[in-house]
Amino acid sequence: MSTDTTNSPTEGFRINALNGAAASSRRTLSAPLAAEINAALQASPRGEVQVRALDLSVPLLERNDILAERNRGYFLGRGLLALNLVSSPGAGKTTLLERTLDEFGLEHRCAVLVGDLETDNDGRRLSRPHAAVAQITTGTVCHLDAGMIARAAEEIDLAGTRVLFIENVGNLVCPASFDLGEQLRVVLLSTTEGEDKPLKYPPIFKSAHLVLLTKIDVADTLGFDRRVAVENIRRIAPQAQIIELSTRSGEGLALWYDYLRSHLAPPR
Ligand SMILES: Nc1nc2c(ncn2[C@@H]2O[C@H](COP(=O)(O)OP(=O)(O)OP(=O)(O)O)[C@@H](O)[C@H]2O)c(=O)[nH]1
Ligand SMILES: [Mg+2]
Repeated sequence: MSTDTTNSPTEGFRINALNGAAASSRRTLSAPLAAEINAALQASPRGEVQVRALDLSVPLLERNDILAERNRGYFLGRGLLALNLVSSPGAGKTTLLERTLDEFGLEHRCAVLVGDLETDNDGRRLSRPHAAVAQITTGTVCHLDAGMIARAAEEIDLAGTRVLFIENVGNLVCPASFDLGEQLRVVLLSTTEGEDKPLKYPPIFKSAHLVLLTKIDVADTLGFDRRVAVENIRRIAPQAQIIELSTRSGEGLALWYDYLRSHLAPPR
């Protein structure tokens, strides 16, 4: 690539505003990238720089973080508690949300944004007259990002809503890197997965505010050691609160609802 030295590489580049809703802002390049380009330009007598490889993860994640902060401000401004539910596929996110909408959701208005690669199965399962739901299909993308959340949140009526649940794509790896603008990150670990998952997939657990140990009703049948699982979670995520529950038997659900109540924002 040929670069004109009269154009300072640190001057900035444009980031498209969220949904084109606001004027686009200028952002400077991140310091390591700008320094690298400057050094390459200075080393080149004719101001020509060869770019062989560009690590796109830096600006992409930076862009996501900007959008996530905007989402967070939007949610806080509306008095909404936003939770990002993350787990491996099938840990019980939708089942928990179905029952939460049917019980807690009658006390406080809730809404759900649910992400999957394909199908609107979960969106249909969660559909209730008293709760707005939007399904996000990501195609090949293995996680939700802040832009998807901003667009989906615009699709639903959030009037009077106190809690926004975001069910992420079932995946214990990719969602860890993508802040959605939530206030609380909830990681589900089910008894069917084994006690060792916090040790094997630490990033997602390290970022959790709450870990739900789910399907506790089948723990004994599976030979799942609850004490070891809790120890492993505490080792990786000492900051996280832990609730053991079963959506099927109802065990622990009162603690989950109390947790939600204790984090509600004052109504606007
Ligand atoms: N025994 C038992 N099974 C449960 C419980 N919660 C969910 N399941 C079962 O686990 C399976 C997967 O549940 P889902 O709620 O669809 O899981 P999910 O995390 O939403 O799955 P993805 O959206 O595909 O990632 C279903 O067959 C549920 O019936 C529970 O508390 N106990
Ligand atoms: Mg689901």
